Amino acid sequence: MKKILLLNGPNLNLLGQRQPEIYGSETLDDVVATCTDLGATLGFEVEAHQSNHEGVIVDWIQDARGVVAGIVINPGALSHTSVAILDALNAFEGPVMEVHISNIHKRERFRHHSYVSGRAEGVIAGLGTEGYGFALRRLATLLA
Ligand code: CA2
Repeated sequence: MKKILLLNGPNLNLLGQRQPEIYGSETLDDVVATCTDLGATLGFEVEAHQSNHEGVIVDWIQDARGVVAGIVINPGALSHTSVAILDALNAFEGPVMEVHISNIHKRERFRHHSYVSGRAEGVIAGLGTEGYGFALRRLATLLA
């Protein structure tokens, strides 16, 4: 069974615990459970990780090379700062979908640019945690 990597960056472990007006009430565990079930329906194994540390995320992306079919990533605040994550994604051969729970374009100016967007096949922002499911479905289409 093909594998999809679901990566979440800094502070996304706090989903459902703080700022529900921005990020909703679902926890990260809820998101992972929904994506795991949807992945199985679509014929994919979903491997999910979250880290608050840039280098750890870079390591997971590097380890995905040759093993993982596609990546869904919400890099969190690292979207706006991390050339290292962009470089790691550029070294990964499969399709990448970028997800933001909030609409980053409706927020502070510094959130409007994401280094990852220039690498991603698609970018989903502002659809809440539902965006992860849409990203997964799009990857399934791209990998069919
Ligand atoms: O909208 C998104 O998904 C973001 O990637 C979330 C990041 C933010 O820095 C990006 O600009 C947009 C922040 C994640 C923080 O997540 C929290 C969740 C609940 C409570 C506190 C933080």
